[in-house]
Amino acid sequence: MKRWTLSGILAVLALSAHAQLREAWQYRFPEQGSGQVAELRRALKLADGGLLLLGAVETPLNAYDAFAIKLRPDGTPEWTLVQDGALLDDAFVDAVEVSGFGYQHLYLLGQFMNADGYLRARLYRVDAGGQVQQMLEMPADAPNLHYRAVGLVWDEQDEAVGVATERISTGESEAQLFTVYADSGTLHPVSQRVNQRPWGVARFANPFSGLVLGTRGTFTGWVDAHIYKWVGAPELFSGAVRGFDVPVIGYTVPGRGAVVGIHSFGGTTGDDIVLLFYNPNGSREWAYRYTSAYYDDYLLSMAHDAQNRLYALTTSVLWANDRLEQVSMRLLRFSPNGTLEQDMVVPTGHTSSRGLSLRGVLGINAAGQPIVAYAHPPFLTRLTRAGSVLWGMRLPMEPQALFVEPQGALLVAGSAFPEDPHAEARYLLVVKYTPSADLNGDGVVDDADLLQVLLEFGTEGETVADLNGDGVVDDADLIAVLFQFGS
Ligand SMILES: [Ca+2]
Ligand SMILES: [Ca+2]
Ligand SMILES: [Ca+2]
Ligand SMILES: [Ca+2]
Repeated sequence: MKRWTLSGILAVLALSAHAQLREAWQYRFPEQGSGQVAELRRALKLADGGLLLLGAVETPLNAYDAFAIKLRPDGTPEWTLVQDGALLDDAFVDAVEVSGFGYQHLYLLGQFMNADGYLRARLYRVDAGGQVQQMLEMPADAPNLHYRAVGLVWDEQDEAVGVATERISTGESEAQLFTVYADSGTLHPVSQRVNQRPWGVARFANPFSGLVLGTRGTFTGWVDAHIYKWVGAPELFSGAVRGFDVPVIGYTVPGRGAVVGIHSFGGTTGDDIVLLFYNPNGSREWAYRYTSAYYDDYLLSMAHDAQNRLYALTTSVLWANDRLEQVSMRLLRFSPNGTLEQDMVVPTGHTSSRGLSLRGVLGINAAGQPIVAYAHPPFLTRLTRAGSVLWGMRLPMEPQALFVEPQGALLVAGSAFPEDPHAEARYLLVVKYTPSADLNGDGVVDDADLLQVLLEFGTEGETVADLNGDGVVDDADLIAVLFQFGS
């Protein structure tokens, strides 16, 4: 038995007093019995409350094909789009939904391998029913050329979608950006950055546009993180934070700006996390270098609360590769102006788990409580603001995306594995959970649960009786108990 399996079981025993959630619906892709593997690359909430799932699915004839699935808020599929390149490496990787005067567009970015084995980036524009309206392939202007699809931004000023790709020619990487105008649908190359490897984009919510994140090799052999603004492409940040620096995550705080997380290696503090916060003008508002003493620190996921405080879920490794290696998960909270206000260990039960790579995603509910979904073992937990466990439950998938919905509901998407490893391939699973009013976990919603809500009614303490997670035990929680009474 792997060590993490054992400690995982202990973690489950320690944390799961009882599940405070019930399953509202679940969606799986591909269907049971198909035996095909699906990989989720990205999950996005759309303006109508639906969920867009992007990734790659194995097919009998075409190896991996790119898929995009639109789920309605009730979990039923509204449309599915599957597109083939010619060979292996096809996947949808990003999407952006935009509207302007007289139009509403959904753009999908994918990468497709052609018959000669070269990667190509394609931009699809699809209508509300998932029908392809236009497909543009980034032009190949040289032999032996690969385009890796990286990300999309929406340039509101020019009403154009920006496509970031990595152009790889004879082993050299460069960032190649294209613009596609919404009215004409024409494609223009706008910017090439030699010796730069793009890793992702960070989008601004309002006004739109965003940042391109990348790396550049230096004469000293180090790698520098590199950030520039989409519109006009002015460079905002370049240079070593310290040593080997890779921008890993771009995160949008609507109405405020975007955060770039950089994985920064070097010095006596091991791997560190550097956070840079930009407002939509491209001005940097704050920066923070985080290290937990002599640990190696890695950024996993970010979220924000109603007060625009930023939260970062991280993992820390002490004595990496040593037999005494210790891995833990931490949660950081920053004030709107970038002061580190809180640094706590997430109680996963893992304190000494050699070789364990903790992965997780983070959400913050209306009460400001962290919701953490992590992969080993697959687990979902709701914490108090100070970091103790309100409830925890086993997940049926390794979570890759988490959305905190109104009324205490949660949406989790990720990869699921069959119990019997030979039975079937891993598949994509999305589950919507709603709060369960069985507060004491005896399997039925009864007098005892009702009594607890009544006794705590009106209180603002952090308690399981606050079912919808808005920070107060109120009418909505009472109605939930009455509604579920007897079930
Ligand atoms: Ca294919
Ligand atoms: Ca460190
Ligand atoms: Ca009960
Ligand atoms: Ca409540």
